[in-house]
Amino acid sequence: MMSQFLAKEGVKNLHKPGEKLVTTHCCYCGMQCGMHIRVNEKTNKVVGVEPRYDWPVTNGKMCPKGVTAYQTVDHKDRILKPLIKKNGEFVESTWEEALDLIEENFKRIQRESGKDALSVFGGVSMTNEKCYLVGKYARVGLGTRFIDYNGRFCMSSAAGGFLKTLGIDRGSTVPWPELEHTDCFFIAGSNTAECHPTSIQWLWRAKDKGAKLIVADPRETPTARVADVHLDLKPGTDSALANGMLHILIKEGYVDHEYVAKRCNNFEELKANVEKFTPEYTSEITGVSIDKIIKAGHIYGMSPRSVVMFARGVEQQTKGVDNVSLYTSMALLRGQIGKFASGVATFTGQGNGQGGREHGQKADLLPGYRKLTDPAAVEYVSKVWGIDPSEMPKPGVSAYEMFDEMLNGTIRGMHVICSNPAVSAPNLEHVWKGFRSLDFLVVSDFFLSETAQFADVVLPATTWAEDEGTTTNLEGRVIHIRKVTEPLGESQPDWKIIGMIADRMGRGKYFPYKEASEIFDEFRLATKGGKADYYGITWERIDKENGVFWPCPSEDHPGTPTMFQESFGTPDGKANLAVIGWKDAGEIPTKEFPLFLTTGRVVFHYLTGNQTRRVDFLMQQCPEPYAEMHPALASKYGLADGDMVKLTTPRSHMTIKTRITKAIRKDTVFVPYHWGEELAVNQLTSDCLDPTSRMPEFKVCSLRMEKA
Ligand SMILES: Nc1nc2c(c(=O)[nH]1)N[C@H]1C(S)=C(S)[C@@H](COP(=O)(O)OP(=O)(O)OC[C@H]3O[C@@H](n4cnc5c(=O)[nH]c(N)nc54)[C@H](O)[C@@H]3O)O[C@H]1N2
Ligand SMILES: Nc1nc2c(c(=O)[nH]1)N[C@H]1C(S)=C(S)[C@@H](COP(=O)(O)OP(=O)(O)OC[C@H]3O[C@@H](n4cnc5c(=O)[nH]c(N)nc54)[C@H](O)[C@@H]3O)O[C@H]1N2
Ligand code: SF4
Ligand SMILES: [Mo]
Repeated sequence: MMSQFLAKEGVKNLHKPGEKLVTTHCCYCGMQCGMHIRVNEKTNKVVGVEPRYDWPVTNGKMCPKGVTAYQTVDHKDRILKPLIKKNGEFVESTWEEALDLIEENFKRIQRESGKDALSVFGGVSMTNEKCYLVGKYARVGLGTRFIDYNGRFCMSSAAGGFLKTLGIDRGSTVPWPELEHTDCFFIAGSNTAECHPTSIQWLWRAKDKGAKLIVADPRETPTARVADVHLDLKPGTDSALANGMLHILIKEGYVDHEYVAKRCNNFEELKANVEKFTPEYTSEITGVSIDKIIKAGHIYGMSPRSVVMFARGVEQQTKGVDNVSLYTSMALLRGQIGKFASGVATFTGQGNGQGGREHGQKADLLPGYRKLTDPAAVEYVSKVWGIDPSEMPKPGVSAYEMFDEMLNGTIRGMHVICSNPAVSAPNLEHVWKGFRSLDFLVVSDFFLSETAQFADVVLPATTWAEDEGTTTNLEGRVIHIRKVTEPLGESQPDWKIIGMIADRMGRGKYFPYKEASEIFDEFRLATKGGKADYYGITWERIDKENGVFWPCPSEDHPGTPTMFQESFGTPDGKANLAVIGWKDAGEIPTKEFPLFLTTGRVVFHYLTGNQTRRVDFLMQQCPEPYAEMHPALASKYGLADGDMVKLTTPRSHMTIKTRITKAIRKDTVFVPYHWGEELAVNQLTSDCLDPTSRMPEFKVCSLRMEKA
């Protein structure tokens, strides 16, 4: 298999004479693995990949998606020219024609219904330069308050929890290479080995030195399989489990009282709150055995250097912010945050899931994590943008809630840039209706996605390999994405597309850029003084220093690999321990729908699959979705491996193959979500949102099933 071949140490030179290597990073997940892309010097075509052994975060390791990513650059399905829908069919057009049509319709809609009738739906598989510009495009180019992005489905609960407890949302408080020296990993709701595969090397290195591993997941993932304790909890019960852990830490004397007294608020309140979360009570709610709960509490409590890590399993819940706050409080009670090889981290999902969530694609945020509700922030950013503060639109609504605004007629036009919500949003029937109700939809993508099928105009964007810029990886390290080859066909980088439309809207003078580097310079200034301060970061420094960690307020500042060494980002500098009780998920099993449905990923596909479903090797490994269930559950329903099963939730139903495995709870069915239309599991998922982060509960809903 190609991936194993490439991962082998010693296989250093794959490129041949006549090929040049361009050093960059993978386009997919937040690991942002270092790689060299092989380019034929004569044709300037991308022909392959070579691992980058000297990238300190990933050391030449890559996963099956990363080693095949290059195949998407010159793929036969690339959109090469703008497409306009005529009589229900897409026809190729010139850029002039497409821009004329966009200008005409965008202006008409705003004339008839006001500026906010247009909206922008962004994404974070783009560079910081582009993500920043998408926010500016909505507010300055179109003048609308309706902008949100796919990170709402991904990182918003982690952001909410970290802001509440630590005052700053940087996904990891600790740089990855230090993890080799960690004594204990407490990992909740992360399928690390499949979703951040190249992180596993750090766990193995630490394990070789005796580190312990605790995994909380309803499924026995490849990571849970090698854990010292696998806490196989019921979906949606993390807040009880975390409170149970806090209870043990206090009862068994594992609290670092000096650290807590000096650096944390709310200890007495937390202590009173967790009193009732005895191992017995915790076991009753979570379904995890009392023994395992106690064992996990002791292992975590006794370890001198520990890291609490989590991902979407705990965040994509109506209690996502609560879960993040409670798990983070475990690390705080142990005095672990701000120290070497210890702390707390969320596995940021998308390639630029960190940078993309800081700079203004979110309905209520401006660059540098500034708040749109803060007059000083509005004034500062308005000055950078050259607009009057009174022109700055107010906060809009969250990603899923934009579909409500479409259906009630408030939003009439949308520009989707780098996302495929027709597959990735929950409760898809509602979302599809929303798209159908639009007057005018523009989609920028390089492959025709399920969302693009709804569009009036599709604009050909470039892939990551055809433009230069920066991303911020899951550690908070800002890194350099290099241009490998020229844009294919007539495709254009997103920032140029945005500039062209802004120009048509009469706002061209605010988007004067000739190079992505000019956007980066403006962006640095826009973040200056904000919580996510990039002002001191330059492309040159990134190359010289193997990336620079934000916050980095000046060019002579070393950057911040370890967060919160002296104080936290809250107004009083102290962390806020979480005092949060237990409540049920938004939807729980009933008589009619007696099982849990949970959804997520497999190693071979990425998100909505619009990229990875086009790579033959990946499709051969995993061609279609399936319903993963325990043999005991399957036999109760008379199902054998590979039988078709009808899955029904209170919203909709779908029929797919079963996959039978002992590696899952007996009351839970798991379905991966990388396919569209009738194969999209999001037809079934619930639209319950976390009250603070407005993140959908992709990880829990109730389910009925029958043999098809
Ligand atoms: N191969 C691959 N890698 C990816 C991606 C991809 O699509 N494919 N996407 C990237 C992105 S954007 C993201 S966000 C990350 C996601 O990375 P992860 O969050 O690791 O992936 P998921 O599969 O969504 O969910 C993780 C685990 O949560 C568990 N889980 C379900 N319900 C619960 C619960 O109630 N409590 C707990 N504790 N666990 C629960 C699931 O069984 C699953 O194993 O991956 C990134 N990496
Ligand atoms: N049921 C269920 N649903 C989920 C989740 C889950 O666990 N379960 N997870 C959620 C999570 S964590 C996430 S992150 C979302 C992801 O949801 P989406 O953002 O909808 O997923 P992607 O497949 O990344 O969509 C990105 C689209 O943009 C295109 N693209 C990639 N790079 C670029 C670029 O640079 N420019 C432009 N213009 N286009 C580009 C791709 O071809 C693709 O069509 O899904 C969410 N939905
Ligand atoms: S998908 Fe993630 S782990 Fe795999 S090669 Fe790309 S960045 Fe690395
Ligand atoms: Mo994500």
